[in-house]
Amino acid sequence: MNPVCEMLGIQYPIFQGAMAWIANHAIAAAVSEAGGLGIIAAGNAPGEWLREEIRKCKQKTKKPFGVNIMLLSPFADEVAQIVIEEKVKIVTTGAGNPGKYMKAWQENDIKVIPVVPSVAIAKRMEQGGADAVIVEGCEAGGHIGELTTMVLVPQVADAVKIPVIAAGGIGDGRGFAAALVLGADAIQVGTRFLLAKECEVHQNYKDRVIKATDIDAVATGRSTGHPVRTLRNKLTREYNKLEKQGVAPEELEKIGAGALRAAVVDGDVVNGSVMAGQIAGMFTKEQTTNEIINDYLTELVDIIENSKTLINFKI
Ligand code: TUI
Repeated sequence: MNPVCEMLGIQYPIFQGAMAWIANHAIAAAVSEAGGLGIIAAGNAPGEWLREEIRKCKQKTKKPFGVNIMLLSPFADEVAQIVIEEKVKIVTTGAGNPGKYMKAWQENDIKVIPVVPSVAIAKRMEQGGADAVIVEGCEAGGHIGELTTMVLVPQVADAVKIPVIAAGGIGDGRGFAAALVLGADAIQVGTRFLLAKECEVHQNYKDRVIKATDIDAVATGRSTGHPVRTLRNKLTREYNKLEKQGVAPEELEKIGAGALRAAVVDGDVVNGSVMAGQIAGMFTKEQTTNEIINDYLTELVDIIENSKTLINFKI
């Protein structure tokens, strides 16, 4: 039995990535209903917003779902408490070390699954009591680390005993199969779920993702120490110009503030922050969540059943 499915009580080892401002109860419930793990992204939202989303998700599905806590949020302490009060059973974390919340979560039987960008941080999380780790390569959208999924997944899989969930650049059954071969037990998918019919991101955002080519998802802000991957637009061009001119990191970070909301809620894909991963170029259409999950599964099975044909040379 798959260790991630067994630990979490889900049917398929597919997580829906926590996308700030985007991943609300609607997409999370749809993914959980389809047999994966839906995840509500607390992002930078206040606690009461999260409480409502958790309650709405429970009305839509009886299956397990998770909440992601973005540790740079000013509301991180508050939302860390609300997941306990609302009896959420699975928490993922991003953009930091969840150490100070671990004890309280464990006492409340919450499975804790941090996102990690390196082997050292993965080991630290395992020692700190994490139940699994999400290993996210820099192909992913949003706030990213340095290493790719290809190099990070096998190194973390060798370094820890807890289950590994691979994330970043996994857009279809080929990516799913590759992640399993690299040593992952499950995958997390963000960008493709932007195009789920149940995903409530602005239509302009979906259209921009559909239009994206392979080279459109660029990382800005490497000089600030907090690189973020978004689709090329006026915002990324202006940001790069200012970065080259040597504008101070604090000034640069201000430009990003509010830009994600502008893209997600108002549909401003010109001046807003259209976070998406490098696999965005592969997607051509919206689909239902069920169709997306079925595609991953049927493609995976097809690849594994025909895997002998991969060796078409003499050894
Ligand atoms: O968190 C993400 N991706 C995100 S968060 C986000 S919203 C945002 N808002 C304001 C500022 C920045 C972003 C959009 N996309 N992915 C998970 C992730 N976690 N990537 C990298 C990390 C990470 C980095 C350092 C995890 C842990 C860490 O250090 C832990 C330690 O021990 O210091």
